[in-house]
Amino acid sequence: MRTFFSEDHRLHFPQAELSGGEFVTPFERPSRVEYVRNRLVERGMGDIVAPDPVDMGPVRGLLDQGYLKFLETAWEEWKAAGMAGEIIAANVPSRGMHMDRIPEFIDGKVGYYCHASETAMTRGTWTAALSSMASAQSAQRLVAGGERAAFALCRPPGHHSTRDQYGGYCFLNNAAVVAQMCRDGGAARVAVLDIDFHHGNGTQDIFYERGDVLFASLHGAPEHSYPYYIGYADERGHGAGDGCNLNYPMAPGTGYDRWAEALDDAIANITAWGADALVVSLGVDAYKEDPISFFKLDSSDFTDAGRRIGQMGLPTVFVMEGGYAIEAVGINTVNLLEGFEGA
Ligand code: SP5
Ligand code: ZN
Repeated sequence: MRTFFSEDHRLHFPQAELSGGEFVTPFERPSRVEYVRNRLVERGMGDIVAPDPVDMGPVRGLLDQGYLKFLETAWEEWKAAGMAGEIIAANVPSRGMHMDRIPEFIDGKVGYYCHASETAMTRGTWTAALSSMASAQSAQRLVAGGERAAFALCRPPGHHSTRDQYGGYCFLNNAAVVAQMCRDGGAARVAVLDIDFHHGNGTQDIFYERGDVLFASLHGAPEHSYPYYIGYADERGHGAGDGCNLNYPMAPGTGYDRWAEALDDAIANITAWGADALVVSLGVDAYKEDPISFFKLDSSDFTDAGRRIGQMGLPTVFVMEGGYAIEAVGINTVNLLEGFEGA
């Protein structure tokens, strides 16, 4: 399987993440994807190539114009306002306030366009986010051209970002744009299977009222885990999208037996629905030693999960999301891809 990967991910490396009331070195750090790349080479997974330049057409078509402009100019505005540090949202609109009036001052704009203040932005964040999107788009084009599958080694990740909000280490929703590009390329029905430990709130939100993209997510129950306020099983989609959103929240301590049951159910639903193409939001933070998650998957479980996904027989674009147990991120990601190829 071919991998698309851009070195420009390194331009996004904030010093600070707000975690437990302290500023810590962000869990979402550059070395994560370096470990994945090294493991791909070690296992002879296939060539690793730089993506073509990002195509903003599909990005503008799906996401909010004001949000994209904000991401592009936020750093300059932040610095021009005399802010000394990295961009961190300190004020967000909340119950009883206006949710739809956009402040002019950058500090207010940051809060308007952010849903989780753990995530900082820096000078290179926008360039890195675009390079991540470029990898996702190149992988999509390869599969649209007839390849069975391709892997976008994206960083920063994307599945928590909505049409107009960043957070959860995500700025641009790579998987959602890939799904839309599959639709535009002729796939009548596209499924997004999100196996990252965290609920893919951004992807759910973008497609919630659409009947042409099915979203299925396996994740830590929102009662106990970020993003907390979304990801319940009774969120099934709305309007034309009724029934096209499938959430599988699971309790702390969930192991592979239960997780694989949820995976099989998601796969059965995607198959029954008649998907023509599959996008996998590939996070490996369900791993037992992940520092911010609470599932108990072993490295070998990722191989088995890949095999089950491969047995669907669909054209598949893999898009990297989370996973923070640094060295194991490489092992678990490549295990899943190997399982897929061996299916
Ligand atoms: C893409 C992705 O996986 N995003 C995850 C965002 C998680 N945000 C909340 C992180 C909370 C970290 N606090 C951990 C304390 C560990 N002792
Ligand atoms: Zn995650």
